Amino acid sequence: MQRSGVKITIVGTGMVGASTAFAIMAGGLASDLVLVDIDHKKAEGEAMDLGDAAAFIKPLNIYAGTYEDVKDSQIVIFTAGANQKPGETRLDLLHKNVAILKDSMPRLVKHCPDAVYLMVSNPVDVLTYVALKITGLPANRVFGSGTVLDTSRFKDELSSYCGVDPRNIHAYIIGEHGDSEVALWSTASIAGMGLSQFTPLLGLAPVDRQEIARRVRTAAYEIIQRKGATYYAIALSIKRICEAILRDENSILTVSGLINGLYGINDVCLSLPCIVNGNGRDKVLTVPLSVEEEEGLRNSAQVLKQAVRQAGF
Ligand code: 6V0
Repeated sequence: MQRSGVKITIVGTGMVGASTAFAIMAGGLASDLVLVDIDHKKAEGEAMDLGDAAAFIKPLNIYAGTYEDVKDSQIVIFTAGANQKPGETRLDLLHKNVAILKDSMPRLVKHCPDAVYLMVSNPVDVLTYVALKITGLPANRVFGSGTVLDTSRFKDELSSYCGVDPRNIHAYIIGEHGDSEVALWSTASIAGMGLSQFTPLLGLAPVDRQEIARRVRTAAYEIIQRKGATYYAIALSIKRICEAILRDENSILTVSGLINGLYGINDVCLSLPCIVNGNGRDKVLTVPLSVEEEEGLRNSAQVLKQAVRQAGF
């Protein structure tokens, strides 16, 4: 569905930003797409390359802009900054990307105070928290892509094992988008059945939970080792979140945002299943967790709180 008058800005037009622009463009989600990068020539090149697809897409005004051009955007997607190098964790990026955020966010909010800010740069949970603190904007309008991508990876792994369309699998990864993330096995379901009920139906051995969780957790490392970066699946994750916002879909997505008073966790950003709609991250769902899962989530919160402190917040 073409939504006329939808303006989206992408800050940072590296691999993730450019792939996201492509996904949004191909999906016909926006009428105006602004690309902002400290390397303005790079943003210009991407806008020109994407713009050449004009004859094959819904009408789209795409251009390289400055912070002033962010004005009136419904969504600002933040993908600026350093990415992981082989062997680096997401938390290793902390100081570089916090510095970029501190510089960019006030300028963005000055020109566009009413947008939904979708944080993607890593470590995404920490940067989401820092963005909230810097801007003072409400938590429903500043949130991160969180474990939306990890949840897709989880569904992909379960889909391969069970031989079922990933869109028919309900299963979530919560907590940190990173090494302490938690796979929710206790509520994972296919066709209304828990996994231990479903797998025997197809004559399958029980799912190797540890191995699947490990593969999901290490997927980015494996890709980065081979091709240096990850960007296609995150781009489609971002597009999916934008769709839920722009179409007011009430979709359940594991975006990352401020948690206060749930599961005994306070003042930290992490992912839980949330209802995403025109208000942004509208409601956080307190899903039932096993004792182990709840412990894992609290551990994730601790890891992230420590990282936030390291960032000086
Ligand atoms: P990249 O290809 O190096 O692109 C980064 C871009 O940011 C470059 O074009 C820079 O010029 C630009 N940039 C740097 N500083 C500024 C600034 N102050 N203002 C505007 N632009 C700036 O990195 P890539 O695109 O691969 O990754 C971007 C970020 O996304 C990294 O932090 C990744 O770790 C993160 N990812 C997050 C994922 C998630 O699931 N949340 C997934 C993949 C990558």
